[in-house]
Amino acid sequence: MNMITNHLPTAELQALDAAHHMHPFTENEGLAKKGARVITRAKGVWITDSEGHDILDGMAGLWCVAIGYGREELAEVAARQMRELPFYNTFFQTTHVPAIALANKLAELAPGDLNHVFFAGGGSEANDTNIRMVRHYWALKGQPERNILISRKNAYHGSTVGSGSLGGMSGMHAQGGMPIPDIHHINQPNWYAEGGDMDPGAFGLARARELEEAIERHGPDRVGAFIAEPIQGAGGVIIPPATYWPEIQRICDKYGILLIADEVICGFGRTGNWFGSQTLGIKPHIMTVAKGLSSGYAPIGASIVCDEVAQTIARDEFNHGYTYSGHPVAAAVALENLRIIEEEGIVAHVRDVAGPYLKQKWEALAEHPLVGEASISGLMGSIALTPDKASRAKFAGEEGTVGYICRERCFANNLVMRHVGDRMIIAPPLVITPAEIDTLVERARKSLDETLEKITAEGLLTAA
Ligand code: PXG
Repeated sequence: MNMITNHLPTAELQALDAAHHMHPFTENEGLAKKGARVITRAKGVWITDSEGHDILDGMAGLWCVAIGYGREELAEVAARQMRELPFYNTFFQTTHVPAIALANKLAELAPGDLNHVFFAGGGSEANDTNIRMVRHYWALKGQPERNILISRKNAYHGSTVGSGSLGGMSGMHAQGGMPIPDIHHINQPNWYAEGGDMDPGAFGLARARELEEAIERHGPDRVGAFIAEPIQGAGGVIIPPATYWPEIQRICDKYGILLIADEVICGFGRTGNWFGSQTLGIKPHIMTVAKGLSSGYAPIGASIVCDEVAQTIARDEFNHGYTYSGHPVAAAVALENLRIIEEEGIVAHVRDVAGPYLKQKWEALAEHPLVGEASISGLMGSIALTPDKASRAKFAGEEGTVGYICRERCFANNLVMRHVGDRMIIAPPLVITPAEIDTLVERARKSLDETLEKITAEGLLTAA
């Protein structure tokens, strides 16, 4: 019997955690001294910690809990599926109903001719699939040298060796021998941080044209695909200038390279459409999905692939797959999650109710003395902290210091709002109500006030 329960004192749970649990993306030595926050249960948009605090989850777990916590239907579906068929593989010429049904549902929901689904355990695995699928596709087309994938700096595509290489996180590339060969990165369309004196439209075009320059530099006969998040998530919720995506699309079309939209965060309603590609007017050949696909209730991801690529791949044995590709319990949970999103009109709720309401409140935060920019699409938003609004200046101290202080103030005010450097980001559950949005924004504003007070007192309010 498992003797470690919710009822143990927090300090004891923290000590046991520190003794044996290696946390991802964490300096574990520091965390062991501080003690991890223990989350014990959750309902709707609220999580509860072992000290009994009710915390508004402004990050939907890790961008994933679209339909909110505590939906009995998903628990029931999972239990039923576990009783009926807890596992069977989809290798060796076999299949099962949950995988069939979910693949069909995704083909129906996905735009254009994205009609074919390759399942994975999450977004990282799906992007690893994409690397291999793109390269194998071009090999089957008689162009095996077209194995270069172009991505962007400060992109996040996962943490396996392949997907971490696709991503453009310099901190990740500094460890473990990444990126793998033939993956190249162009600059991101982050006007606020990198646009200088250019106007956003011109900057968006210039950053998109870096793709064309990269293709010309490496050779159009060498480049197989470009991958990007419609809106960068983990990079800080960077909404590109309106000129950016049309130009990227033009360049991909011109050179006939495959366009992969990483919809792991933007997918399933986050931006007010089913997919971020629809919000931003992108026509991808492959979409990566995960997170909101199951609202995080079960680990599952997928590559949703267009007819031409899937039909080409189908000509040969694709020597790739995961034990849990199309896992029946995860697939059944995802299907039920999609049923709820559809039947409860959650995408329309984001587009017509929660999104516009939050946008108005969120953008008003730009008036705060510490905020240089407040931007939002659907229910993913960010604010840039600055010591000088007019010049969009960075802080003199180490990047992320002020963001971290702000995040700690948010925690103290029972709000989960993340920081990426000195950008604060939110992506609450999609079912958030206007009243809960009021609470979220009130707590964010209070945390900003307290941050300003603290950094003023500590002499950190100086520009670089
Ligand atoms: N693509 C995108 C766009 C993501 O955001 C992945 C792929 C990888 O998915 P998996 O399921 O393998 O984690 C992600 C994941 C953060 C954070 O700090 C973001 C993610 C994961 C962990 C932390 O914002 N996104």
